[in-house]
Amino acid sequence: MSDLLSLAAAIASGSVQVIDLTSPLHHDTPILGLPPEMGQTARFELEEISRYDDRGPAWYWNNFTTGEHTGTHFDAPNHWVTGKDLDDISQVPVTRMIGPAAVIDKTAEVAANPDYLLTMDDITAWEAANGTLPDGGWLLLRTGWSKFGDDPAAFANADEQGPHTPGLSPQAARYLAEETKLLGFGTETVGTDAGGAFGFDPPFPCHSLFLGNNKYGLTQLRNLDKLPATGAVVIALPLPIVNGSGSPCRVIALV
Ligand code: 23J
Ligand code: MN
Repeated sequence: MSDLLSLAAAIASGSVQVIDLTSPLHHDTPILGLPPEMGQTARFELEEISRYDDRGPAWYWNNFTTGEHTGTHFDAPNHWVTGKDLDDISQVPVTRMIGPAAVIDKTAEVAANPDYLLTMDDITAWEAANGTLPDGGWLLLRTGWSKFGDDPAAFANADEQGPHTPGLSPQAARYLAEETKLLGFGTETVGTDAGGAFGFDPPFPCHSLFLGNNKYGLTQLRNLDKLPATGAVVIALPLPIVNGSGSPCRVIALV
């Protein structure tokens, strides 16, 4: 049998599992809140067009509105000023939406400290245990944060200082973005950067360095606890919004 038909048979038999890493989209899907003087993204809203009624007797459908960066979404390089001349979301090659997953588990560290930042030592230790980060792969940071995904306040975890959520240290972001051939970086949180990243040097290092190096971001992932550290394949499919900076997307993993 061809590799492709073997894969289809393995999915049908369950010997290859398909894990949905996507958060559901609805009015209460968490969105990023920026300081009030800045532009704000829109939450997800459905507007009913008709529902088997006098507006359309046999059909149900909706209009929806939302920001490009709502829920589980894909950050295109042009989302950040460092990548402004690189691909918009419609230009990202479909071959660069699929790759092996490298999963780093920092659940325990984040339970003890929600501001936990992945360090260079964490990356070195992961590579010593699991091998080099895969060329053309997705690095996924497992933190357990998705357990707050149905509670926007707990998910944002903000106080007077701002949000407290985990992410990458600036040093780790620089290494991963500049020295590896990863496709991108995925998190369980509202954005790829840590909650405190506005105050880092550079500000928002994950956005700045990954997107400026033609790499991508994935956010609000779920079910990372169902993935092995290596060996899964991730497929992340944003909508081809012409000139768009990102898109909600369905993310699945083959395990
Ligand atoms: C705009 C400004 C800052 C951030 C973000 C967007 C995101 O997290 C995003 O969804 O790309 S941190
Ligand atoms: Mn985004």
